[in-house]
Amino acid sequence: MAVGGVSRGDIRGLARKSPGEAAIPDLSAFWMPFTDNRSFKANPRLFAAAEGMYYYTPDGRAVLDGTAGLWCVNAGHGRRSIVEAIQRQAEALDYAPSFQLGHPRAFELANRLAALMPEGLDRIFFTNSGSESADTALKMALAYHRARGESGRTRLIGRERGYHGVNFGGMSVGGIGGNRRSFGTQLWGVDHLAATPRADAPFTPGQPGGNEDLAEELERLVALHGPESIAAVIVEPVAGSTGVLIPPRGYLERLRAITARHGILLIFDEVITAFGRLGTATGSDYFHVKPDILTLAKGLTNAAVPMGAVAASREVHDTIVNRASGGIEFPHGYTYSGHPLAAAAGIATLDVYEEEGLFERVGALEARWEQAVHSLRGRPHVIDIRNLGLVAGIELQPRPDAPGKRAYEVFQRCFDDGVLIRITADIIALSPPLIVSESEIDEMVERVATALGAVA
Ligand code: PXG
Repeated sequence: MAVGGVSRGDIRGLARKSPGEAAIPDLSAFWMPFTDNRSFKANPRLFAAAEGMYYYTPDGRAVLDGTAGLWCVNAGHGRRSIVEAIQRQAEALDYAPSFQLGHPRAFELANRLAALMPEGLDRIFFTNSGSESADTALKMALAYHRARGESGRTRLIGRERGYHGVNFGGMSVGGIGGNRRSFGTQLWGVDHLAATPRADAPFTPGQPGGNEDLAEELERLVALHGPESIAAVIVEPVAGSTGVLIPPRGYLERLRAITARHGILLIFDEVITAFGRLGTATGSDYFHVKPDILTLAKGLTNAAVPMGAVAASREVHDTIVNRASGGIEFPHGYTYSGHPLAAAAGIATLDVYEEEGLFERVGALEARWEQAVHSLRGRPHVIDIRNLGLVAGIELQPRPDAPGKRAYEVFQRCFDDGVLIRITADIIALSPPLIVSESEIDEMVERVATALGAVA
């Protein structure tokens, strides 16, 4: 197969020629993120090239990408137009500050994003990652209430099994015990809603019904703390990294109604759900629920250059900006906010999504995807399967003495067999690039099935 004029053979050659191949470098200096460093370095898994749906290892072995990298390479790897946009931008303008200065590309991308976001969420703040987007969104919520004269609204509410990155704000509202335990007191004044999965209705395709009352927990927290103390609620429309938790029908609508009733801002963390993962530009569009603030990253640049963004409502933006007495209205931002290379990559990425109709493509593939992943029901160890858009979570029965081990072995077997999957505890997550073909979906699912049959 030729991808973008380059054949698989060429790509393998490219992988072999990469610096990784000549000699695998010493692995000890790079303290790797979210990695079991000791076992990785004893048994490293490296990629040296990528094109389309495939990664290539330094020895030229192809690995089908079942996870779009880390849920971020939505248009597939090595897209020429994105690569060239980055190259051209690097030649023209390598860097320009965004503090009291600017460059056209960042404004252009902000305009494009504003047009893509749900109506009215058209004020765009740039960051460099999902973690920074989450913390930026929380700070916006606090600044908004203060600007309105309600500076008592400082409490932030997240959700158990929520993931909002690793910075102090996102970690604090996040609901993953293992990510919090090592890091002291975190932010004060944070509460959590319960997570939404239904243990009593496994193997429900698409959005489950019947658990939307969980949103009423928010009323309980409002009654407990008083609405005048609560700034914002932050949730992922679909929780991704904790194992693909699909919101029950009606749940997000209720959260929206309760937050609106009490003057609380609703933040959707759409770092995973935006840019076509559900077949729409945002999860907000998919569920027809509009937040006040929406966070982005990952698919924004097809991951070719790191970038995040926060889309704020006019109300949030105008309250903070127009009510300021003068000078800098929102004392927040990053050296690389709106970085020229990221902005160029973002514009080129949005062009690819649009020209190739990739979001719509997910809508067309969704039924086939659902059927394929649910065919794993009945395979060894599988206790639940969840899906929506082009995402699936396949939950395995943990080994009583070693939680997480079984899924890790499936991951390793799949990798050896040429398919990249993602695991969280004993849950497999699949989220391929949106260019995936039907036969690649089948291949992915078949290899997972084989691996499931092979592990104890
Ligand atoms: N919010 C959400 C909803 C995310 O999924 C972040 C924030 C943080 O983004 P950054 O760019 O700071 O990493 C994320 C990131 C996984 C996995 O395996 C998921 C993420 C990152 C790494 C692994 O599911 N999501």
